[in-house]
Amino acid sequence: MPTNLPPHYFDAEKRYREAKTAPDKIAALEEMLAIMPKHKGTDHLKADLRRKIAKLMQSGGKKAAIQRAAMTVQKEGAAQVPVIGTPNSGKSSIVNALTNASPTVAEYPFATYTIIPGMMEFENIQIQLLDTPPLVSGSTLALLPPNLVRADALLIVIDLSEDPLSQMETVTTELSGMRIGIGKPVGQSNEEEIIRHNKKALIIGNKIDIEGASENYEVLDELYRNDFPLQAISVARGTGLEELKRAIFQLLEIIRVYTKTPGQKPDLDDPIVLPIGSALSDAATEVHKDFAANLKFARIWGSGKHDGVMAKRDHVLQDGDIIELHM
Ligand SMILES: Nc1nc2c(ncn2[C@@H]2O[C@H](COP(=O)(O)OP(=O)(O)OP(=O)(O)O)[C@@H](O)[C@H]2O)c(=O)[nH]1
Ligand SMILES: [Mg+2]
Repeated sequence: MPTNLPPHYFDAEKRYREAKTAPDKIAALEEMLAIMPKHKGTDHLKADLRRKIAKLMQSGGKKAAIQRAAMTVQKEGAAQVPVIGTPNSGKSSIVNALTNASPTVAEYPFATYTIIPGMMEFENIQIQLLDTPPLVSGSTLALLPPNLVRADALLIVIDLSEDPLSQMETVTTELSGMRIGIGKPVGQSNEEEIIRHNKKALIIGNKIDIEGASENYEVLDELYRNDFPLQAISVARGTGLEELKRAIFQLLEIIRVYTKTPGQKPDLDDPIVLPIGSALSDAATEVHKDFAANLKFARIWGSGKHDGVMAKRDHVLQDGDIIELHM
């Protein structure tokens, strides 16, 4: 072995060896790829895995290709945000309430067994939420890791009518089994070295309408507010949902920038979405590669600046800025 692979890798490898069908084999290989550490020593192994996947896809034919496509959900909109948590916490209810999708909501646990995407509108952008099967100690479904590893951020749903801390414990343990760390970037301690993917996360305390839920929310808030944004909601009552949408937008740390051509009005329905801290040159790259290379200056409107002020390529943009690019 060219590298010290995490134990989780060998679990996936075992699943691969034991898998009987092409889609199951592909799923296990995908998972192995996703949890593989990123450095030169793994290049060879990665290529090998990709080759195996390609071969299986050919042999398995159309059906395998379709099933594989269903494994990892294609990102749409400004960001992809899985909604995760323990059984019955209200993940499907949230996706139902915030997006155009209608996953099954049920009183019984494990109602959701696959990933269901839905688009959430926030002002003038669309954010993709993914309803997911529940996280359970030791038996989380294999289709979760590849989708969570690719996520832009995570929403963790806690059922406030149950003990919030044991739910958080399950969630963080299952995530670290996928080499995913949440909250503030981890340090250098031995245990944390195996974390390969750091994700921003928002904790949602759901079912705040139930008696005793406020006390549980206070406990959760006190323990986690230094590391995570939190939002209390009740899907049943419709409380906190607008605040939640804004909190999701803020979690993503993205800005919206609008372009205009000289003498014309900008299209405020069609923003360019960029990571917070992006410069004019980044926006230009999004518009067109040539623009980025030849950009001389731009004029900027909005975010407290004077109208049409001139700015250079390294100028840092703000949410809501309108830019006019000059080559
Ligand atoms: N009182 C109350 N019940 C809620 C609320 N949100 C969801 N529920 C109920 O909680 C139960 C579980 O909701 P789901 O949305 O199916 O939960 P889930 O997390 O998707 O569950 P799994 O898919 O099984 O993991 C259902 O009976 C919902 O009606 C809420 O805000 N208040
Ligand atoms: Mg569900």
